[in-house]
Amino acid sequence: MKKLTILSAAAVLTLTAPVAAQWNASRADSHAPIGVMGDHLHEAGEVMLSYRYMTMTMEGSRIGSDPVADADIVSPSGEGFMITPTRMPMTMQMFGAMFAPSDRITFMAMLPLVSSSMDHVTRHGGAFTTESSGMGDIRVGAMVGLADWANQSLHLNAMVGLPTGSIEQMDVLPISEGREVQLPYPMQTGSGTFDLHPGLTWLGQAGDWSWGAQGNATIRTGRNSRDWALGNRVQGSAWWSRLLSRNLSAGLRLVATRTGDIDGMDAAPSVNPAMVPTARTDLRGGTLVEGGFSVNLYIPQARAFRIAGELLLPIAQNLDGPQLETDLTFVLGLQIVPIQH
Ligand SMILES: [Cu+2]
Repeated sequence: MKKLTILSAAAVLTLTAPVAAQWNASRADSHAPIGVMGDHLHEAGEVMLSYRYMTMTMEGSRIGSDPVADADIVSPSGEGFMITPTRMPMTMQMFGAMFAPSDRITFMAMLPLVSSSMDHVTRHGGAFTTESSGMGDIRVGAMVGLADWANQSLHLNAMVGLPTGSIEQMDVLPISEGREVQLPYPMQTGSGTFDLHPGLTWLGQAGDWSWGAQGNATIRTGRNSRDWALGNRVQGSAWWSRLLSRNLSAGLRLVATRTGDIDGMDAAPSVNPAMVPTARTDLRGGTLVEGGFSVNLYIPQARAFRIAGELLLPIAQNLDGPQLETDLTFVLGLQIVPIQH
């Protein structure tokens, strides 16, 4: 018992070791790399507005962790599909607002606008591109402080995804005789389901360094009106940042994301699982591990203005494929606090 008391006293001392280190919210690195959502709480009465611009490029396919040539996917002696996607660039703009009624709770809302295009080749050497754009799924919810030590904190992320995005995006296919028809799952801008986004976030600062970790999940509740649901998702992320000067920090991040396959299926004839891998509900899942490089710039004099960028590169991916691999993701973000504490 005595031993335990000494041990826990030692643990408390270790956790609070840099005695002078009080959590400082006015540092460039007091916000996580910009690709992390829901990383920080605000002080009572504060309002923050944010804008993010994200681009993601996917090119070439994999089965498991092995690359597979487009020619093999459409070859009768290979994977046997008639069509395969070769490349998919995607951009997302995200508008966010945060409001803290107390030091403990920060409410948050995020509105995404999504735009995608997908290039394809066919078995007979044809090529075509489909496009879609529109509103994605709005997220609303709160972050709730659970604990804080001198230089560390833990909070709960409790967000809900609303089915505001479209699951009826259409475009012309070579086989559709000029008519617009239902596009496969990855070209839809929404999930069509109410989704739960629970998470836990841990933050710490010591000297010129800071760190954080976040675990989060996306849980679909039931199927959408077209009788399918995107796969559930779990994600773990950890980051380390260093202050380079008073208002500038640079960081590294490691992110692992596991996505499940689709439940149910779209009954539209154009979403034909024998034609193209993107119409196969069992070829949407996989695991992606990415490394991130980030920079945060903070200008406290200009209404706590922040500008930040993060570049994410894949380290490993294991996909239920053939499925397009992720090549590069870039996030640029602006944040401003018009109503300060
Ligand atoms: Cu904020």
